[in-house]
Amino acid sequence: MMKSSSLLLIVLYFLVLTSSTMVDAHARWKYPTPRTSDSGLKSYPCGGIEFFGNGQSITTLQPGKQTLQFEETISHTGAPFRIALSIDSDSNYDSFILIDHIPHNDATESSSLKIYQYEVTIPDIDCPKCSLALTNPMTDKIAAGTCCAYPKASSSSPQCGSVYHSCANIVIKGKIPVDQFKANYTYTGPCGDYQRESATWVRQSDSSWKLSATFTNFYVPPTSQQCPIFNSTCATGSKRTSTSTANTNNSSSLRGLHNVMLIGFVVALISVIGLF
Ligand SMILES: [Cu+2]
Repeated sequence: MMKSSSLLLIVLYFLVLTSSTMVDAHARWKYPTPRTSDSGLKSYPCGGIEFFGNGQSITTLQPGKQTLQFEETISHTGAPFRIALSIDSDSNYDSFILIDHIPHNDATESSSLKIYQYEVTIPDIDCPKCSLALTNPMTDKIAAGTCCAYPKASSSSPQCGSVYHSCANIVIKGKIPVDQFKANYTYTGPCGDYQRESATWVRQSDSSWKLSATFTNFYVPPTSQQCPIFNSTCATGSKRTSTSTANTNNSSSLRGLHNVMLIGFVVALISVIGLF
């Protein structure tokens, strides 16, 4: 028969484990409003959060250049961002990349949130059910100067092992029918494997950060931050095909925990057990 104190400990263990998982967090959309405020979603493409699910926010965006915002809840040095569009489902983000290789802002933030603003060209489509995915590979978890690829391994890099996702339901009030857009879209910005990619960002009056670099259409990382598989003007070569074998990262609570938090917790648990 298990002692009641042991049972209490086990219950406490799972309570703390659950709350730590919720605290463990990384990046999410701010504008447009994400499907969920959870910033610790590890599975591709949207952390398992249903497309246009009940009770979720839907943001209407006009076509053309729009300033979007996303936020980091825990800063990960050099971890870049990607923004991609999906039409009518969560299945085609890799065909409709809007911006890839947005560099990380390594500046130390005084508050717990670091807010990024970024100008993105929203396509001129008539889309009553679209979605924007923010993808954030944790390149701080691989050795400096090495690369990883996502959502699939490339011919020279393994798949990024730890990646965070956030999706927002959007309506785009443009003119081009979605079928026509799907047949003709070509992404011409940078693409390829990821490494630690950082740049200087400038604090704005609303306390968000804006990339300091000036560029036309797309920011391209400096050569020193480009992997062997990298193209600054991707064009048609970037069209990755099916996402059917995409990463299905196990999002179990343990994997989401920061190592430090886990070690701290284990130490605390052992100390508590020692008291009984
Ligand atoms: Cu994190």
